[in-house]
Amino acid sequence: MKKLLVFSILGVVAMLLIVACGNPVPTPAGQPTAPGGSTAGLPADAAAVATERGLTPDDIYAALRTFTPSGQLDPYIMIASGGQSGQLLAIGVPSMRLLKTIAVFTPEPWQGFGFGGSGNTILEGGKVNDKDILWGDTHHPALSETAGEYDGQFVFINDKANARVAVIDLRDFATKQIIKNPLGIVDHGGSFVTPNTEYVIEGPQYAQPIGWEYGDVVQDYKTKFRGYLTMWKFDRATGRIDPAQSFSVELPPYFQDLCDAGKKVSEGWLFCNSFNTEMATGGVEDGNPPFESGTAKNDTDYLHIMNWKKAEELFKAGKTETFNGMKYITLDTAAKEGVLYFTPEPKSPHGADVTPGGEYVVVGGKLDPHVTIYSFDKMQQAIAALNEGSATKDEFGVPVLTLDSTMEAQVELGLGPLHTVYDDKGYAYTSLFLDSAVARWTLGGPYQGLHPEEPWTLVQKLPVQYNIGHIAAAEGDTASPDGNYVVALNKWSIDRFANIGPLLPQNFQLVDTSKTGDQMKVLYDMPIGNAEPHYAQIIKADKLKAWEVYPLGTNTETMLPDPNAITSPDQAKIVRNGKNVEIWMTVVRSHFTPEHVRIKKGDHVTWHFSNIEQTRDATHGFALPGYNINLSLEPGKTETIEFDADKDGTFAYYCTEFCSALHLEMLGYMMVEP
Ligand code: K7E
Ligand code: CUA
Repeated sequence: MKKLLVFSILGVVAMLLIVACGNPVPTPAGQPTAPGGSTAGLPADAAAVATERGLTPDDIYAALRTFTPSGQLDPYIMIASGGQSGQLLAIGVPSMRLLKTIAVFTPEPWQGFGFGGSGNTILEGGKVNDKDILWGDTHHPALSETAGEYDGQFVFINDKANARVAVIDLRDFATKQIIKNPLGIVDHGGSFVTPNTEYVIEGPQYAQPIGWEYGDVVQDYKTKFRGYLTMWKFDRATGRIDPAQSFSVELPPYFQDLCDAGKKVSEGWLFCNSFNTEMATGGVEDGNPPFESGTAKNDTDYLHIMNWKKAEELFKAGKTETFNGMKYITLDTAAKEGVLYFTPEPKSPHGADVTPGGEYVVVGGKLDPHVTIYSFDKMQQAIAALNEGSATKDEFGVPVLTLDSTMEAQVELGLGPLHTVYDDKGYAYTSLFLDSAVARWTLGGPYQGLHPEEPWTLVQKLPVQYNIGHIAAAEGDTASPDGNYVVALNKWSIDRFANIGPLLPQNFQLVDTSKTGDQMKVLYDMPIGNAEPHYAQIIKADKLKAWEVYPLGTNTETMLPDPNAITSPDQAKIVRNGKNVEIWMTVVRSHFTPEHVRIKKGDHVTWHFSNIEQTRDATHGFALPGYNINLSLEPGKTETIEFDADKDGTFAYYCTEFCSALHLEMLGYMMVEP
């Protein structure tokens, strides 16, 4: 522990230095070596380019590893969070080409999400206190899994800012559901899934009274403020979270941070790190320690060890309380019934990452140079020993297992270890925020023998640019990671890109991990110019079976046939019923039918659009000026909008996708009579 403390202090000093300078210390970038000699073996024209551009052999290798000729497809797709953009990003790996921004919590006009169609209904599911919330802070995407492997069907994402979770269907890469957690107003430790996606899990972060009701953070902290972890039941058949089958577990007001589900040997359990067991309540303006130091006083916080199968039993047995329709297991019940255990974790921890076989949980201490590796087997032995006799408990009655009884190893990596991912060679990769590096180190136990080195040792520290947060590995959260690439999700880019003003992009750096030993290399820099993504997952592209077009007449919210679909312009019509006007319109290259819509001010308009194309990429748009309406009508899609014609005038509606040579002619007039 003493050693730990010394390094903790070093860590704090380093962090303070960074805060004081307002700048991380850039690691020297690889200087191009003098051209010439290094181009031996290249065709003459390639050698000339390399010489002219001053490319090193490493640069040439990186180019060859990442360049993807036109028409060739990436073997991996990375689904990255979009941070405070509220969206997700789909990125090809290794080309690092951005393929799509997936609209999730934020209206997005290209996809017509939130501008009149079904996206509006989906966004409404995310209301908070009846208020529209039209952005999110997405942190941790979770691909659906079957038997611990990504199955390519769904991806889930949390919104830290409003404690919401969204479901994205990977048949069309579109959001289908947004659900608000009734217990918490802020989340963080989500989303992640159980190995068969029985549950999508949303963990909390900043403690608050249940249902974010009024409370005083100083006076009521220990009595009213709590954390809640929610097990959202996922129904694969409907592709929706079922709130009625979902439940939560009440947690102490420690700041639970990031979680991971056990798998294989540890299936049925989950693990969350935490960082405010001090229960600091801030108030720097009143002379109290600010949160940043108040939460970092203790040498250790608590790794939360949770038996979710046991919690599920208690939920099914009705041993729950209810708040705002959400059933939850009280902290007292969780502590007494063997749902929740703690074990110490050093110091200001971040992340809890389960190894591919589920044997170990790795926790990085932000202010400690080590990662701590816990053994699930040892946890179970310690729990069994507890049941026989005296147990140390925290002040909420939760049993605390000693660090000695649960720890397998500690590996010293450097400053600011945060998150850890795995490969197929028995290596773990940990992001070092303060060092701006990716640390490759060896796992022991069943992973010994997959690599040539000693177990639990640092193999290489690769500088990245700069201040890496999360790290993602190819198939990295599965029971069988791939190991070709990891991506460093860097918070700062500083000097990597052209100066485009004080707000800089983040830098995703592709790292080659295909060779053993100290052979990791940075291959590619990808600027993320729209927000701060936190986590990403990388799936093999051939696992994704996205539709090329929608079957004719598909309602894309339900993914079922739409009762208002029509299949030919002959069926297009306008029907008036009192003040209600209903329009059935077809959309095809290069005309809308009808092209004239005559209505009266004060009418209520219901307008159905059917794109009757089945040609791939034959997407049309529908822009209605002055009414904040814009749709994306992909082939086969049927979409409905409703609005009150409260402004009279003449409105030219038109197609926003350049769909054909006569695209500009694809228009019509809505005439609203005063
Ligand atoms: Cu997973 Cu940024 Cu939410 Cu670490 S967090 S970096
Ligand atoms: Cu349809 Cu342009």
